[in-house]
Amino acid sequence: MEQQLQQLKEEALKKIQDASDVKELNDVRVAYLGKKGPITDLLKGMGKLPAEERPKMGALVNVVRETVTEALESRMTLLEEAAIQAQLENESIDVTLPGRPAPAGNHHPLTRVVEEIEDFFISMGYEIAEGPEVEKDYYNFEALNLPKGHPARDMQDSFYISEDILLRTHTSPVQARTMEAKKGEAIKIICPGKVYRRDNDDATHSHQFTQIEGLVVGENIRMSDLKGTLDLFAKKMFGADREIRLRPSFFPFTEPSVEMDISCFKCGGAGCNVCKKTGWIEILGAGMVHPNVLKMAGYDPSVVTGFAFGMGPERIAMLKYGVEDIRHFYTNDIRFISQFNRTEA
Ligand code: 2U9
Repeated sequence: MEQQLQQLKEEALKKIQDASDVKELNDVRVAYLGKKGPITDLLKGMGKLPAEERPKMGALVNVVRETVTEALESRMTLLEEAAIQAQLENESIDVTLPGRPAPAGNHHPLTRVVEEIEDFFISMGYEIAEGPEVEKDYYNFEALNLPKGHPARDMQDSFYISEDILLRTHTSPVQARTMEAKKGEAIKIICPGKVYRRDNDDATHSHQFTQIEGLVVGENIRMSDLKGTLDLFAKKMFGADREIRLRPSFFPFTEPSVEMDISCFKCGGAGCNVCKKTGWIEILGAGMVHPNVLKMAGYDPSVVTGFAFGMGPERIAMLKYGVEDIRHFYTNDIRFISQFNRTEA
């Protein structure tokens, strides 16, 4: 048996030395040290030896097993390191290659216009108020002096979800909700957001568009405050040499109501295609908050007054950027959108 062991050890050590990769070495390990291996068989055969020989033989078997195990482990380490080295060599990265450019995104043109308008009003001390797009009939119409059956409701054909629930047709309900919540306190807010109208889309109308409305309520708020605010807004958005004019108009929620035009930024007033040869471009609507609206919101019109305005950022973006079709803002055509990328750094 001793001779058998010696031969076994020599055989195993040779195979370990000849193993050329981790898989081959593993096979050698299983073949010699595994459950079905010759060393295990020898241990099983120990029972047949005379009792006084067993301890010596057992010790011998253990020595062989340890010698083979050590040889396996040191060969395994060597082969693993060689494998890693080989991998490093054939996966070598040329660190001097230029990096892959990660295309930077850019803000949507509408987002840029909305943020520019928000920045202006924030600089004037306004807060930004938001509200639900799925709105109650009351806040979208009733609270704005548009009672049930009022013809103006048809003007803004709406997406009704139920008898009393609809997609808001303007952001005015946010102002109505704010007045209700402020319970008589002064207000100075702008309300940006998406609005929806049952309209057939065309170059200047979209069933979904954006609005920014503003509301200032407090003691001694006058039409002159409104005019001064709009004048500054026009100069900020369309150039310091802009003039504004206010034309009488009508909205159920403001009295008096006006529409604000700016002097044409393209021809300075001589007349061109942008201003349709009038020298003026309509930008927004505004007015003094109607007393009924103040009353319905719990404000006393003999104590406080207010002004409000409403504009469509799509219209402003179309004017600023010369966009001819409002639908470009929503079709996500990369050829359109990528024209508004920041100038390449
Ligand atoms: C409250 C009181 C008054 C908001 C106003 C306008 C005039 C207006 C249109 C401009 C183009 C909407 O985007 S548009 O289609 N809006 O002309 N909006 S005054 O007046 C309010 C709002 C809320 C409680």
